[in-house]
Amino acid sequence: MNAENKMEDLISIGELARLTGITTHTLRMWEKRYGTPLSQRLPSGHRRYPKEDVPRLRAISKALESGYRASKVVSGTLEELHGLMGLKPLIDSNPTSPQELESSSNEMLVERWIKGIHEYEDDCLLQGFHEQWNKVGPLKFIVDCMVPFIERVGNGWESGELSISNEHFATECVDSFLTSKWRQLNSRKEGWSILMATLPGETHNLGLLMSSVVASLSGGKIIYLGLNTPLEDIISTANKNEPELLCLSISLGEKILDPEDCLLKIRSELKKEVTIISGGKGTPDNLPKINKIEDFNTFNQWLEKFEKQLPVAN
Ligand code: B12
Repeated sequence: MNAENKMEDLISIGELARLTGITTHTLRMWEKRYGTPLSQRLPSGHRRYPKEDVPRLRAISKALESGYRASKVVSGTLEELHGLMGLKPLIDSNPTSPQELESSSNEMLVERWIKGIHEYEDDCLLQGFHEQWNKVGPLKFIVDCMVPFIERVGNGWESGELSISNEHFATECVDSFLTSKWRQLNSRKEGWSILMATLPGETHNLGLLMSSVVASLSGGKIIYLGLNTPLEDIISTANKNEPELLCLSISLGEKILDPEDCLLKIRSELKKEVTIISGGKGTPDNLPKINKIEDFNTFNQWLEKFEKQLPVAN
């Protein structure tokens, strides 16, 4: 939500439900799961939404009536939803398909952010992240914008276009943005838990931060250990806190221990009830009882299924 929304432009959850035909329970659940529609809280704790959310939510309501799944449409923009429903996108003035339009506009966005890195414009970069997050929702932000951006930074560094200080500057901006977002999504959660960690010697934490954002869209409460955690501590924290899920992110960067040995040791010392997921290009293939997941759409779908089969808390 735009911080500059004036009070008279905000409406209550009841009014939003009335105007869109979506129940208040569903609106709250979507906010928790998908981060959208994002409410602003009054000091009393009541939710307020910008009036401008109404057309998009009406389009979502129509898409659901037509048989689309919530996970596919809730984060969509108004233009995408219109495209999906066979209506001409409002801003489409040339014959390119909506998918082509979207990917070329994402590329332009990434190049704008790269310019922000060249010029060390952190305000502009963070503002750009916020705007895009609010526009497309957390999952699409990660999959369509943040992953290509990080890859582009890596390529820029490799080709010599970006200096090491450019890369560090970009990493710090991404780190602080993603940290604030997953913590916000994760607040006031109770129930089942997810332990997020990296192996000893890991110096890359952006994969873990992105997976924390996606994991925060589920009902699971995150325990975040971050970079370079000794194996014994990952194991003892898991055994003490009994999370339902342990998620690891293993980058291509050099490690002090072999990732395969680490994963096998962790697996052998955790209770079988703890499911282990590992992502990142450094994750070895085909290890017994270790689920390797490479992309965040798959991770999100996997979490939806995983959550459904958990025993319901009393
Ligand atoms: C940002 C970055 C850095 C930052 C990291 C800061 C930070 N806090 O993370 C800094 C500047 C510190 C850095 C340092 C170094 N880096 Co670096 N870095 C990168 C860069 C650009 C992104 C890395 C990253 O975050 N990857 C993580 C994610 C985004 O990528 P991924 O592993 O492919 O994972 C994908 C999925 O699997 C999924 N995923 C990831 N985790 C998880 C977890 C779960 C649960 C799930 C479901 C999914 C998932 O997300 C990704 C999306 O597609 C990469 C280039 C690149 N394209 O990856 C180089 C890269 C990883 N770095 C590299 C190198 C060489 C280094 C240095 C050694 C450089 C140096 N000479 O000092 C040092 C490392 C020092 C050390 N001791 O390890 C190399 C590694 C090559 C190799 N095989 O060894 C790379 C590949 C660059 C290159 N092309 O050469 N780096």
